[in-house]
Order: sequence, then C-alpha cells, then structure tokens
Amino acid sequence: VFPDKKNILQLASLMLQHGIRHVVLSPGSRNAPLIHTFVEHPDFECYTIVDERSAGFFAIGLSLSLKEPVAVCCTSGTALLNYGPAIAEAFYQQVPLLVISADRPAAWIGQQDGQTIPQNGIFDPITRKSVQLPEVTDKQEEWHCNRLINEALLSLALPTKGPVHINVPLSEPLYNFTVGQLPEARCIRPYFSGQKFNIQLFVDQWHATKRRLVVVGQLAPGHSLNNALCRLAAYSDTVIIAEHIGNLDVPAAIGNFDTLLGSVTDDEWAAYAPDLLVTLGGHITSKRLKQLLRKHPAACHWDIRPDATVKDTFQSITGLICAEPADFLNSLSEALAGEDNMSCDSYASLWHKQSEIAETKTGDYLQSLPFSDIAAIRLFMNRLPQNTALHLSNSSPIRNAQLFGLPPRIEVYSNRGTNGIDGVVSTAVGSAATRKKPVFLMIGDLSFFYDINGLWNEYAARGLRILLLNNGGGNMFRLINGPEQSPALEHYIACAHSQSAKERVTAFGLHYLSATDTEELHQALERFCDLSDDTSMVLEVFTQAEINTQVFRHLFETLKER
Ligand SMILES: Cc1ncc(C[n+]2csc(CCOP(=O)(O)OP(=O)(O)O)c2C)c(N)n1
Repeated sequence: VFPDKKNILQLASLMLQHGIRHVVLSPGSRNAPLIHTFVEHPDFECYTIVDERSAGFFAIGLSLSLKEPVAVCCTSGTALLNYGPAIAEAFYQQVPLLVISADRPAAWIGQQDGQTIPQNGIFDPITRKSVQLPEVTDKQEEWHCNRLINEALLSLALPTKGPVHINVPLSEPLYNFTVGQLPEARCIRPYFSGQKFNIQLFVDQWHATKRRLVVVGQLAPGHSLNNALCRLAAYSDTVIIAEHIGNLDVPAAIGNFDTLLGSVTDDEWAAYAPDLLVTLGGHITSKRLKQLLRKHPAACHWDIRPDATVKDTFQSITGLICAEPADFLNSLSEALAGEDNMSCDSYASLWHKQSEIAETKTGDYLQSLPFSDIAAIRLFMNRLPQNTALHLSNSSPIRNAQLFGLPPRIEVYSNRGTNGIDGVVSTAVGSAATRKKPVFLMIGDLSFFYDINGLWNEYAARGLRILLLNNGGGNMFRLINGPEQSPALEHYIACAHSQSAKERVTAFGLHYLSATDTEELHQALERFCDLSDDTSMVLEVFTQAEINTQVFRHLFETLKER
C-alpha cells in the first residue's frame, strides 16, 4: 500500500516508466513516504546509506557500473546539502544522478520550523535541470506535477548526461498509506535523432491510428517543411492545420480552424479530436483549438522539438521527438509513401467539409459589414501586394487577419513569443531596414502609441507601411466575454481615448493618410498599397468600438446558425 501523496505516486510511476529502478535511500521523516513507496514497490531496487555525502558517491558508482540513471533520496535540510560533492562530481563527469529531496511546504521555509533551508534549485549551477513539484490538489496541479517530473526525467536521457534535482514538498500527515497501486501517469518518451532513430516505430504508430492531426505553430518564413507536409496531407485521414504565422505553403492545410470550431456545437467537437496529434513550431493563437485538444486529449501525441524542451500546450504529449521537424517529417512521409487515398467519410473530409462551410458562412457575413476593424482589414487584405512581409500586432489584428486568405508569397510575422504590445512597431521597422521586402504592419492604436518611439530612427523611412486600426482603445477587451462585467473596463482596461496619430506621425517624418468610412479607405489604399516608391506611411483607420464589438460577436453567432 502506498501513501496518499499524489506527487510521490506520480514520481514513482514515472521513474519506472523512464527506466529508473535503483534508489539509494538515506533516513528521515519528511522523506519517509518516499522511502516507503520505493521499498514497497517490487520493481525498485533499494539501498540504504545513512550519510548522504557517501550515498551520493555510492550512487555514482552504481550508475557507472549499471550504465543507467540512479536515484538518491533524502530528507529536508542539510541532508540535501551533503549531496553537494557528489552532484558536482556527477555534473563534471556527466553521470545521470537523480537527486530526490523531501521538503516542507514552501510556507514554512525560514520560519524556524526545524530542518528547513531553501532547497528549490539550490544546486542549479551544477545540475542539468531542477524542478520543484506541487502538492497536488486539483487537475491542473496534477498535470503540472506530471509535466515537471517528465521534464526532469527526460533531462537524464539527454545526450549530455548529468545530475537532475527533484524537490518534493510534503505536508503532514506523512503516514497515510491508503493507496493500493501506483497510477498510470502519462509518460513523455524521448526520441533522439541520429543513429538510434527508428522511423519504423513511428510508421507503426501512424498505421495504428486513424484520425491524425498535424498542428503547425508559428514558423519563420523560409522553412523547408512544405514538401513533407504536402505528402502527409495526401494520405488518408491526415489533417494539417496552421495559422498565417505558420508561413506554410501547403494547399491542403486548413487555416480557418478557429471559425470552423466556432461553427460546430460543443457536442460535435469530439468528432474533430484526433487519436494521433503531431505538433511542431511555436505559438498557436486560436483559443478554440487549445480548448478542443485539452478537452479531448489525443491518445498519442508527438511533439517535434529539436531542443528537447517540453512545450505541453495541449497537455497530451506522449513522445518528444528531438529532431529537426523537416528531417523527421521527410523520413516519415517517405516511409509512409503509397498509403491509400481519402475516403469520403474520413476524418480529413469531416474537417475539409466543415472548413468549407465555415468559409462560406464567414465570406457571406463579411460581404455586407458596416464599417469596422474587420471590414477595414478585409479591404486591406484584398489589396495587399504579393511578395511582401506582413507584421501582425497583438491582439485583435492577428486574430482578425486569420478571417481572410493571404495573397501568394507573403511572409507573416508577429511577436507571439510573449504576445507583448511593447515592440511591435520597432520589430517592423527593423524588418523594413533590411529592404529585403516591402513591409506592411497591421496594428491597433494602443500597441502603436506604446511603441511609437520605434519610429525615431532613420530606418523607419525605408518604405514601411503601417495600417493603424484606431478603435479608441484596447478593443480586444471589449470583444471577449468577461471584462464588460467590470466598470473599470473603459477607463482602465481598454484605456479608451479619442486621440489621433496624425501630428506624431508627421513629426517623425512619415506620410500620413486616414479613413473614416469605406469610400475613404478605398481611396487611401490606392496610395498605401502602391509600392512604386518607398515612402513610409501610416494609414490611420478610425472605427467605432461598439460597431466592432457587434460585428465580431455577430460573426460567431452567424457561424453557429444552422
Ligand atoms: C507590454 C504589454 N502590456 C500589456 C499587454 C496586455 N494587452 C494585450 S492586448 C492589449 C490591448 C491592445 O490594444 P490595441 O493595440 O489597440 O489593439 P486592439 O485590441 O484594439 O485591436 C493589451 C494592453 C501586453 N500584451 N503587452
């Protein structure tokens, strides 16, 4: 029987799944539930050594001889410090030593509550990785705990070996031994490219699943994934989705998945969930996609990440493929060549049919819009010249841009790494400074005024075209549900204002254009999208906050109509 501590149960389950069976135990009360668990489970081989300093070196000896990671486990306080010499030796000798320390709950550190020191990360400079587990009380903490343990144990498997520290805070009572068996904790298995990479393993898993979804996050233009993804898209029941920031050139890829998911009922969502999820690249903007994949986790989820870090956005990774995405997908698609084609009731055709329905509904709705951000973006995207760079600001410009297709050969950029509104103008100016491609920036008023100083340099004069959507504040906060419940919305959250950029833009020496309705915008776009000279300019489009909100909300109501 095991203790009722969920962090310990997950740790033990995952250690076994990651192949860590040898544990050197040193005595203590705080770590007694850990000791009990390792001793109780027949698959662990336990050793007992009182002195932690010696125990650490003993474990190094075991690991060197066994050629596998070995764990040490101690109680809180100076017990952990006594592992220091062995941790340093393991770091520089590159020995995979797993250090497990029991700890008091964080609230008691430094409160004269006996045997406490700041243990979390105390050996950071001489460990490959260190994590502190939560004491699990809800689903989110359970996932967090699981992810942290996986991250720590994956670090032991990296090509460069070394010590890894897991700090385990435990509240009293410590001796409730009530759990009959270890849980089947989700295990993230690592697969490293190179000699040991066995593509057949993935081919077999691919064939064992029916509904396959490839989600491509943000990718810098110029990647070499298009061919492999085109081939994968040709195989039955494989759906590829990407937003504009994915910079894909794959005709079969679905871009309107956010409106697609907005066009089906919650009950219908399950049909869109995959059994095999393949993810790569950076951020995804669509909240609906995150909701779908977290609510219906794929049984098998490969994340392809060359730097071997865990980015568990959808909370379901089961395999971490540490390889360049293009290399892996090329090998996979070559090995899969010759699979049969799509049947009409397949998973892929479900997505494609609904994508068309959502596209038609969105298109019809957008035909007859009152003048608004979305209407202005539509006119602009229709005129956007080919072969240019388009920078998209947070937060509604990037989301609204996704409602429309792109002309050929557009490079799309956005500061989605941290979603900041603080450097969007400067980033676009930097991009224009190279003169490689004409640069357009679509930006909201708060983001523009925030980073207006990005125009204070000679490079802003290099043909940059800024479409400034001035809706009198942070309109995103008026669109989403929630902020309207607070009287602070207009003044403090959306920061409503009625300023124009005109004087400031001209003071920086840029040409200024403006539009307040469809006709004016049509006219202004003639000049704005004319690239025959490299005048830098700002086209300020004034829209009404209430109309923007209505247009946005009504779009999603219309999508839901049958
Ligand atoms: C540096 C920074 N501060 C605050 C935020 C929070 N934030 C996200 S979107 C947003 C409002 C953006 O407003 P605007 O640029 O006018 O675009 P709109 O939503 O109106 O289209 C704010 C303040 C952020 N992302 N970055």
